[in-house]
Amino acid sequence: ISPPELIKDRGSLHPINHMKDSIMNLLTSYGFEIVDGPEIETEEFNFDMLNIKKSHPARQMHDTFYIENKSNLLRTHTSPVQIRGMLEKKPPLAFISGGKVYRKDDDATHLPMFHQVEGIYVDENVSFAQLKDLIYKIIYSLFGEDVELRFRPSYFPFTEPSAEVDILSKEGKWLEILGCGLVNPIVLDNCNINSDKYSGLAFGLGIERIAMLKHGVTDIREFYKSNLDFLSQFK
Ligand code: 2U9
Repeated sequence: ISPPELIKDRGSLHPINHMKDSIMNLLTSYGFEIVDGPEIETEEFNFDMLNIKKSHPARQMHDTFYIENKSNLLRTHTSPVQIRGMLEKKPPLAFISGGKVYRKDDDATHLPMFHQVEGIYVDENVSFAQLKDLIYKIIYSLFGEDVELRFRPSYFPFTEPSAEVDILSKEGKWLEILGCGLVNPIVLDNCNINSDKYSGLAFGLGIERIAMLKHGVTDIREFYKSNLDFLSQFK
C-alpha cells in the first residue's frame, strides 16, 4: 500500500468527540478549567445540591437510570461535576465539565446516552450581561458571526433567572441551541459559597444537538450506528 492509501484509510475522531473537544478548547482559551467527575453519581450531587426537588419529574424512575438502591444513579447531566469542583475550590472559579450523561429517552432526537459540555463562572458581581457576552462569543465561534440569535426566558432549578438560546435557521425557523442562567443562590449556598458576596453564570450544551444542527443531521441515531460511510464524512 502506498503512503497516500494509508493516510486515506486512517481513522479519525468520532464527530461527537471532535465537537466536544473543539467546544472545550474554545472555553479553556477563555480561562475555564476542566473538571472531571464520575458517571455513577449520588442523588445528593445529581439532584439535591442542584435544587432539584424530590418531586421533580426528572427524578422519576422512567426518566433516570437508578442503580440498585436508588441513591446511586447514572448522572443525568454534568452539573454534579461542577458541584464537586465548587466544594473543593473557592471563588473566583471558572469550570467546564464535559462527557456522557444518561436519560431514559430514545427517539430520532434523544438517546439514552448523550454528551454535554457545561460551564460555570463564580466571582463577585457576575452579571447577566457577562453571560450574554460569553454566549454570543461561543455561538459566533460555532456558527459564524452572521448567525442571528435570541434569548428566551426559561426555567431551571439551578439557575435564576434562566434562558434558552435559539439560532435562526436558513429556513427561518428558531432552533434551540443551549440553556443558561445566573447560578441560583441556593446552589451557591449548598456549596458553602456566600451568595451575598458571590454570584455566578452557567450554561449547558447538548453536543449531539449542536453537531446535528451544524452538519444537518436529522436522526441522532446515525452517530452511533458505526457506519463508516456516514462517519467518514466528518474526517
Ligand atoms: C451548577 C449550577 C448551574 C448549567 C446549565 C443548562 C442551563 C441547560 C441543557 C442544554 C441541553 C442540558 O444537554 S441538555 O439537555 N442545559 O440548559 N445547563 S444552565 O447550570 C449549572 C450547572 C452547574 C452548579
